[in-house]
Amino acid sequence: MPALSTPSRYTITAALPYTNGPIHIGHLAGVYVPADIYSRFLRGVGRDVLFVCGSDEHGVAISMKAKKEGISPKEVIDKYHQMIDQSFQDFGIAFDHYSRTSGATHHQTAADFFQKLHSEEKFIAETTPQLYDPEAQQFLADRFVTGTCPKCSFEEAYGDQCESCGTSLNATELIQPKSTLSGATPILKDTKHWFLPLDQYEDFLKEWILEGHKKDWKPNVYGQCKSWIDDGLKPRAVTRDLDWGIPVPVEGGAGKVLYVWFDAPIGYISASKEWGEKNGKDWAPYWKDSDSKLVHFIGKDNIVFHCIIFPSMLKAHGDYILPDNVPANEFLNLEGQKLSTSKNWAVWLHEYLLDFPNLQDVLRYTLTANAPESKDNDFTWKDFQARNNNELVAIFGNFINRATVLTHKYYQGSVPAPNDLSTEDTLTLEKLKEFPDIIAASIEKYRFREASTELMNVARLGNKYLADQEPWKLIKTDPDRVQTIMYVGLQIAAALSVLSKPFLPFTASKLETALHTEALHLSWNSVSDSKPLLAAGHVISEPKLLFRKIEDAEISAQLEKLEQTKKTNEKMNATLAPQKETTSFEDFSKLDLRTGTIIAAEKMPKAKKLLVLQVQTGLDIRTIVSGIAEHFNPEDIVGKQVTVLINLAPRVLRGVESQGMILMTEDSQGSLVFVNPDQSGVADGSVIS
Ligand code: B3M
Ligand code: ZN
Repeated sequence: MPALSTPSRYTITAALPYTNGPIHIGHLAGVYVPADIYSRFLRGVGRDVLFVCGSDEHGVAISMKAKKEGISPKEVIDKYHQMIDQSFQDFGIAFDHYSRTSGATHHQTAADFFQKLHSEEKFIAETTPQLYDPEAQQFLADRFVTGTCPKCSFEEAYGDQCESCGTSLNATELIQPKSTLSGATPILKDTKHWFLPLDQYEDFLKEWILEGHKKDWKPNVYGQCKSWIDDGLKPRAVTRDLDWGIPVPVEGGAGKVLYVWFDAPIGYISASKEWGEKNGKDWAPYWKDSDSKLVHFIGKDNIVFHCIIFPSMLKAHGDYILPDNVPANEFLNLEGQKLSTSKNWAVWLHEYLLDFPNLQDVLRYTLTANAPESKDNDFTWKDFQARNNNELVAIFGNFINRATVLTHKYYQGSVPAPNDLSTEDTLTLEKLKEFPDIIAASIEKYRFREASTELMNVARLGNKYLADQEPWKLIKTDPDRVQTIMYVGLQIAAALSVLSKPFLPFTASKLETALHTEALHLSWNSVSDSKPLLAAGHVISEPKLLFRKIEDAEISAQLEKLEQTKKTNEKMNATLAPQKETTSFEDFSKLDLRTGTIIAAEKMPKAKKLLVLQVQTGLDIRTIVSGIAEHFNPEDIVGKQVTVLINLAPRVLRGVESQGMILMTEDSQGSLVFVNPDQSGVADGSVIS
């Protein structure tokens, strides 16, 4: 093992999935497979590990799903908790405990946490105006309200977070907020809430993250934290006026619940408690002993909650340790498009298993080999097929198959005694002994892609060794030499059964059965020992294939399924919006619509969607910021005549004042087009009425 300081124990958490839908490959790639590899590896090298997770069952995501399906929130969480739990088991995600936040232990733990902070005056209680939906007669928070992000202008930011730039928001900061319940524009209404004054934790966060974790946190995680801290933090409400969640346990809290992002991370602690109760173990050191190493595996949209808010809560509480690392991944796309639950653009784990029964490890491998560790990455079915056929089958499987089949053919399954080792034999065995440290070093640095490449290199070493030595040719002429070759080859096979455990747990266990090594309890470090892994005379079982080829037809079927999804979505998009409420002539005539011409256009720096246009309106030349950059190249639209709303109240986007709006519509393909009916000969500035 590399000489890293070894903590007494590890507390490993994986983000609690919302129980508002099943889970898909994005979840697996971003969080659960890396967390599982890490935990399995640490257990394998004899470390004390507690790996917990659970269902996130509060918050608006659940209420919304219940409304949509016309069932109660409880029915929603029961349905998806069960499904998600099953998917984790099916894919070998080996949590020590999988909990749920609707459980009694969690309710108590979260309420106690809140109460302690409350009684120690760590909150500010304040009555402030909050967004309220006059139609639905409900306060709007989190996913009940969307609007334009004040930071990046993304138009569908939620009331607590912009998922485009990751910024955490207060709902009142949204530009042009809209209720997702009724579509109404919210009004402001006073209500009392408890705020965690994050601004008071700035110094702590600066020292802890900016100075303490500059080197060891991933650049994407560190960079996001730095930018938030540099921007200055604001107090954040940790309670909500909602009816689904953990009741606020203090005076004045009636009818209010804890903010889901206040209760959910405490779920890691509750899950640990439940694990302790169930197994007669003491959970406390995993959260309270400073020699425990706490690691949170999450996706990048959860960084602010795990690096800024939860640590501030832990700091305020005072009894708990802080995370040592938060190795957040970027996002996985599917065939070039963002994974989306609502658009059904996903590979659902339960569906995958119906199409590819028993091929869990193939998916685990593909998602690791192509993990979105430092940038967003794409899952394609072709790559999946290639990784399986060219790597798992052609290298790993082929090597194991040759080694086991030949051992049976020549020696009835008994490991032969070696004769004199050639230079190549010695070099191969020496190289083999280096791998445990190489792979461990990558895993300890959270570089799972690199680690899995190195695992495949072990199989490559074996494959190449047998291909070079060609025992099948020598068996007639030099059987003594073949004994040595097969002996060396079998050591590599046994090493693979150990080193593949964190990555390919199902395969590793099949391999153990094939090599009949279950009772030997070979450890990670035994691969580097001078003692052979398989002694001469050890008898292996009958060979069975570890992997199977994936046929083109299976891949086309998956691509066809996605094509169908696309078509369904297009059809849904094509359904016309219903007629809006009647408007008065008076209201309509307030709009000053004119023809105008775009005379200059350029991209807004650092904004993906925005173009800054100069528009000749007939009256003047004015600046209009338009969210069309993903649809048009600036140079292609100069000279276009368009319809402009010129008396829209100006608003500042990214520091540029926009003085109007260009009217657009969507064509059948969903592309934006300008509203410019046949206007030949119409002068700029002509009134449209
Ligand atoms: N439920 C996952 C998500 O954002 C969220 C994680 C909670 S971890 C404490 O989908
Ligand atoms: Zn944003």
